[in-house]
Amino acid sequence: MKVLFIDPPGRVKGINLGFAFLAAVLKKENHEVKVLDFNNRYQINQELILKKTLAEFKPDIVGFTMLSLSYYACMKLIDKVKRYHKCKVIVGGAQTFIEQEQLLKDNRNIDVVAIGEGEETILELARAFEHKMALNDVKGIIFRSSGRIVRTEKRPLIKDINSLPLPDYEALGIKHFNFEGKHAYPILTSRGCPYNCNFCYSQVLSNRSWRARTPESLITELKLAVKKFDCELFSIVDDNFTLDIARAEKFCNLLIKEKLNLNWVCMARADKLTESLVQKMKLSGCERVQIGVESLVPEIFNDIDKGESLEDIKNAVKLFKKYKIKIYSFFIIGLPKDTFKGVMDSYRFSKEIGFDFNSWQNLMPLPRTRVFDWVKKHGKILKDYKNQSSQLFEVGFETPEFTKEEREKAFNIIAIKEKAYPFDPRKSTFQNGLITLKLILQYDMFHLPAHTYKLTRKAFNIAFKGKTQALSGIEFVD
Ligand code: B12
Ligand code: SF4
Repeated sequence: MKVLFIDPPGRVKGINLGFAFLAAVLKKENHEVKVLDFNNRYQINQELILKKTLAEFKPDIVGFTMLSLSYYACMKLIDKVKRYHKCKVIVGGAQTFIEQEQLLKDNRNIDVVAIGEGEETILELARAFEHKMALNDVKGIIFRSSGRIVRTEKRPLIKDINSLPLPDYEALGIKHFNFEGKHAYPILTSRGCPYNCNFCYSQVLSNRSWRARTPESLITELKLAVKKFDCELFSIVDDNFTLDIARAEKFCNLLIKEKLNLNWVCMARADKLTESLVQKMKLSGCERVQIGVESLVPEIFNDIDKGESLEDIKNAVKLFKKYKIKIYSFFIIGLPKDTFKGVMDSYRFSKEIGFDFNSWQNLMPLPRTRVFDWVKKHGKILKDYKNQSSQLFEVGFETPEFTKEEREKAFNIIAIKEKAYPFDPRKSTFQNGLITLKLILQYDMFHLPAHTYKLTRKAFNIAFKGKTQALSGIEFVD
């Protein structure tokens, strides 16, 4: 079977790892796979490329990843695919857990909705379509049969993720991961997370389970990444890399033993750290760790139910600083009970703790999370959740104690002070520049020379390297 995967354009650039795993299992069974990455390659003429690919590749199956924020873009592309080409359209990805049957009701061009991990599902679907078999035995799908919508048995999570082939990034058309050493090779060392943070969607995907790959298989993948993609830096994209400290430490030991000489970055929980692990991380090339803090206001922090304390976070920062590993943080603006004052206090405290960089994002309440139910009850929704953004100066909801205007102001002040200039891909570079300049004059005039320097460098990158490379750092084959 010929399978074409399409990643719809979204607001945040990055590699679709899911497709790399799906491509690997399909290719292992001799199916042909192609991927159209419209998320990272948004400046190309997508309509033209789509038509050309459908006409030349003639896929039997076209598969889409649908995240909440790529819902509308995905729906449009599905209609185009069916307009230009006769094939089966399958939709997978995080948003299917929310939509379920509704997707089939809303769009007659969708043939199958695949809920959950897709490696086994896509193989079984490809076999079923190839041999014109009924789909009833394929777990984890919803499809139409004789005018009725049929739902099959739930697809269980894959027990042993080590049984999967290594992800195939060549199928995604990627040439280099080391564009000026900036873009990291993404590696998934485990799946899922057992914690219960009130804003997080991971529980929906993994049912609070955690499954890990062996350190040995990770080393095999990284050796190949060096050979195939010249990679110099890798990024662990797990929800919870450090849950099993012994495994994490063994991985670091192997990196040292095998002399891979790669730098790496990861996300980690502050409570799951030991001095011995942090030391090994440094010795094995870890240069930066990102931890989720969300808020430094105790009342708000405790409500998240992170399963760790503010003390854990402060201790983790000290430990990483001791071993000269850069420490980045993630903060959320607008969690339950938050106020403008709360955010600005949290920002001030973050400076005292001494993170090397802070990333601040607006809360995006997603259905099936506790914050979504809280917002529905206590707040006023201003924007369809599928159309919101954590990054731009746009706000999806407000509460009586924290208005839309205050939320925008808090976001803008922090974005400018942190020099994390918001970039709206829907606007031109010139328009983005003007907005940023206005915000600098409004909120951080004192540091105008430093802003001018940073912005000039950014503009230079965009002008000379093209938007895609400047923003995502990914280089493609063609
Ligand atoms: C890496 C990552 C990214 C990358 C790549 C995203 C991508 N397209 O995969 C980038 C940086 C682009 C990204 C961006 C964002 N992300 Co993100 N991201 C992740 C992260 C950490 C890992 C994803 C991953 O690689 N998983 C491992 C692979 C193997 O799983 P997978 O991608 O889900 O694919 C499997 C199945 O879903 C299924 N599948 C997927 N597609 C298809 C298609 C077919 C046909 C089939 C059959 C099956 C199938 O099979 C795959 C293999 O098992 C997840 C967290 C998580 N636990 O998943 C968040 C996550 C997916 N991101 C999330 C969010 C909210 C965002 C942002 C909105 C963040 C922001 N600050 O704005 C943006 C929006 C992206 C956009 N398009 O605009 C949410 C999604 C929630 C939702 N309901 O949509 C998650 C779940 C985080 C969370 N805990 O809340 N993200
Ligand atoms: S620890 Fe991270 S991945 Fe796990 S539930 Fe909390 S935010 Fe989600």
